[in-house]
Amino acid sequence: MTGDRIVVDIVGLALIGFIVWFFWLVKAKGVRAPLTSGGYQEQMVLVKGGYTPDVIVVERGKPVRLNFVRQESASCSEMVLLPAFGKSAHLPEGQTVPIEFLPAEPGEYEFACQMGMFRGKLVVE
Ligand SMILES: [Cu+2]
Repeated sequence: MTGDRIVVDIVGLALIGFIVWFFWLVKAKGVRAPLTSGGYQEQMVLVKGGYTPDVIVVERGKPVRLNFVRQESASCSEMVLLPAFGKSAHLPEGQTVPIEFLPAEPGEYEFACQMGMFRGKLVVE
């Protein structure tokens, strides 16, 4: 009985730790887009009440592909704009829409919905 309780407590604490790590640390530092076999730095971005992840870290000089998946019907998020790279895309609900570009210069570049309410950041190193 007490043994079970300790296990439940440990699992609970581990879960809290994971949530803190995931939402706080990962969000603060951003997610590094992994290099795929096609030579792209590729990252899936969930569009639902915002962008997840909302900070994406890439290396300069290698092509990037962001795969936006919109899982909501709110009109706010139906477009995504990447003005620094002259890119924009319509995001039909439930479809994966890739946006490709080559980040040549290091820096921080915003992406946002057409109204600028949802915002994300691309960090080029
Ligand atoms: Cu919007």
